[in-house]
Amino acid sequence: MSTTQMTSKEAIELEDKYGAHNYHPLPVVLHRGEGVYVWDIERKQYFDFLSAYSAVNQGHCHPRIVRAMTDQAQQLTLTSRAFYNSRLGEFEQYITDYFKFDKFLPMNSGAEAVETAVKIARKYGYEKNGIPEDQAIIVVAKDNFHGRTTTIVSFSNDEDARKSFGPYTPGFEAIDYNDSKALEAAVSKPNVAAFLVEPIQGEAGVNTPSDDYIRNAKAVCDKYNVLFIADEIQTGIARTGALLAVCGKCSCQGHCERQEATYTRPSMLILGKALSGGAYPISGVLADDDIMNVIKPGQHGSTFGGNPIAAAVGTAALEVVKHEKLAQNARKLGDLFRSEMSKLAEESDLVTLVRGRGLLNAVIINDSQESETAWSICLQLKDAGLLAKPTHGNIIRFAPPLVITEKQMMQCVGIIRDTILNYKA
Ligand code: IF1
Repeated sequence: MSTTQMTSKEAIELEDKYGAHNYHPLPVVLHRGEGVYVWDIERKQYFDFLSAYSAVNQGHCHPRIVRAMTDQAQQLTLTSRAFYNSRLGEFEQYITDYFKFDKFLPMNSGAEAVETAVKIARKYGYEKNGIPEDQAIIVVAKDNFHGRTTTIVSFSNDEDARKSFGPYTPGFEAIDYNDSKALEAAVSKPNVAAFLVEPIQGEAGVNTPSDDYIRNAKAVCDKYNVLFIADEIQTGIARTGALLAVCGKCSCQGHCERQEATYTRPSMLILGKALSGGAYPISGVLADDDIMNVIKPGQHGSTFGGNPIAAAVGTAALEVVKHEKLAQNARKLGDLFRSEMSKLAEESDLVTLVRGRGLLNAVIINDSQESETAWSICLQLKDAGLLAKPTHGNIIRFAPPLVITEKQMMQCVGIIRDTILNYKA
């Protein structure tokens, strides 16, 4: 294991001096990770309750995933798509069978995968649905978060994410989230190609819609022949207690063999984050042939998209989810977490409520969005050995790796309870 002579203070000073200031991290410098634990340079241990925004669902440095990465890295790392490579085809076969779609288009970051879905939706609208060129509209939900490219922030209503990054890309209409009537009013207009939505809005503060929202949204899209695109970059891959958040309360707990009544199959499924196993960036779009085949050679791609390491890591990342039954564990321990936090809300004036699904949860703090209270609580949680970060001034997201045990969860509940009940502003 690599060591470092630096102190955390020195590491922070280096980042401050030589790095762009595009983040305001919690003042902790992580040096090692294993499962649900991370350690800082001074070897203080923490529970990780952010999981790199749900990219580390399988736990830090999962041995199976790291081995897949290091084995492949010693054989062939990158060819570009100018040539075939021996890993991509088998990975594409694996992931399309895993999620029951005809094809997969591999990319690297979540935003790239969202951009890919936007391009496919527009092209499908022009070539299959007769929308006049350059007239396609994609409907999105207010308070969305789909990434940070200039096109994606063009349809954000978060001023921090979009201000001063214009001129903005046209062709998007934002409607209220969790409002099926607003959706029908929007998609019934001419030239609408698709509806792009997060089944649960993560950054908005784990905004969970009504149980029937996603199903109704798909039905409305079908009625007007509009593509339904699910952005499961944060909610997917077992995070919400099912393989996908669009599985709803499906009891299959993964792989949708039974396509249970509560499963809402999207026209396009966007994945990222935990497809990487927290090790190596991989994202992409799943769709059936009639949609995916609008993309012809030379019309879309990226240098690293579909590289052999990504294929090896993506396969291992999905195998771990299935073999370790992470969706089941997320459902069970998510229920336990919300039950314990609801008890805490009864005892403490500081906690208003807890909301979420599986192990994607948020605790709403009894203060304004502009307050520093959630940040201050996270600093005290850090000192107590648990790392979490606010999504807004009054909302703390709690999202541990899905490998967490019941014993570890109860230890963390204890840390959160003690910190909240003894909180000093
Ligand atoms: C940051 C937020 C979370 C996502 C959904 C696409 C993307 C994301 C639903 C883009 C990425 C990350 C980005 C990261 C912090 C984190 C985040 F706070 F920004 F909003 F999770 F909520 N769709 N979310 O959540 O994927 O290009 O980042 O791989 O930018 O600070 P990406």
